[in-house]
Amino acid sequence: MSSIRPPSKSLFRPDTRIDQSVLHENQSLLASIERRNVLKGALSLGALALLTGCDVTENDQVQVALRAVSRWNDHAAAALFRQNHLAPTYAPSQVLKPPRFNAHYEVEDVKPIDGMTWKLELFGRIADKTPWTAARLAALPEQTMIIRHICVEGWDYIGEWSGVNLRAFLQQVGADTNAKYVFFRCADGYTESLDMATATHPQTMLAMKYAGEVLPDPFGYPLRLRTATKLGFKNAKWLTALEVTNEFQETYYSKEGFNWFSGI
Ligand SMILES: Nc1nc2c(c(=O)[nH]1)N[C@H]1C(S)=C(S)[C@@H](COP(=O)(O)O)O[C@H]1N2
Ligand SMILES: [Mo]
Repeated sequence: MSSIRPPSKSLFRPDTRIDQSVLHENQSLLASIERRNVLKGALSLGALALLTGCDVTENDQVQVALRAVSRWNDHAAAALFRQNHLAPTYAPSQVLKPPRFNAHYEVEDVKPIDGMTWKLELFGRIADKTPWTAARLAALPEQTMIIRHICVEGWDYIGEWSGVNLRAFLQQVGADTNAKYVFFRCADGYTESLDMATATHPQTMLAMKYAGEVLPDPFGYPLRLRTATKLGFKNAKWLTALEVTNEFQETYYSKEGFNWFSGI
């Protein structure tokens, strides 16, 4: 079963929910996936189950989850799959208040951003690169989603995020949505990027609110990325710049050896 063990670099919790006999029955599928090295440095099955909403204790659900994993290396099929596949959403009563903080430093070291002077700068393959103020962003149509946040450290919570749908924003500024990546820079020096299929997925947004309130400072005020189809670290907080590009650039976590895609 070495093929389904989480990468040694990460701190995944043990996959207690997976029945080993079920995995045994899927040995050939696992083997074919392993041959193509898809699981190397990828999600644990536990994290995958949470992102897809599949109960991997069921044999057919293991098949669904494994097939989803096997698609990761097949760029065209993966893009199609993700565009049509929605991550699970939850009820307002399940929303954790306040949300759970994480960063690569303690919450006391968060440096709050002045929302009056802050701007989101735009770079790369975008027709209108006029920087955006928080007030202008807040005036755009708002989307809300109640989704699960899954950190590679092995914890998760359900949160309610509102903000501007990223696809709608990219269209508004005349971004080249045939480009490969959307790259983000943050006020704390953090970086992240998304493949264009994820950036234009209906459950990917530039979030400005949590549980109906303006984002508190530790959670990315005034603007953060929030996507339902990726692990926690892909959700960059305190955004300062967005670039549409065809060049792959390493990100804060990918430089640490974590799988860059880390999602469904
Ligand atoms: N700018 C920035 N964004 C970041 C991080 C960070 O250190 N800096 N940490 C990431 C990680 S590992 C997680 S799990 C989530 C935590 O988001 P939350 O505090 O809203 O739960 O933010 C992600 N985005
Ligand atoms: Mo995380």
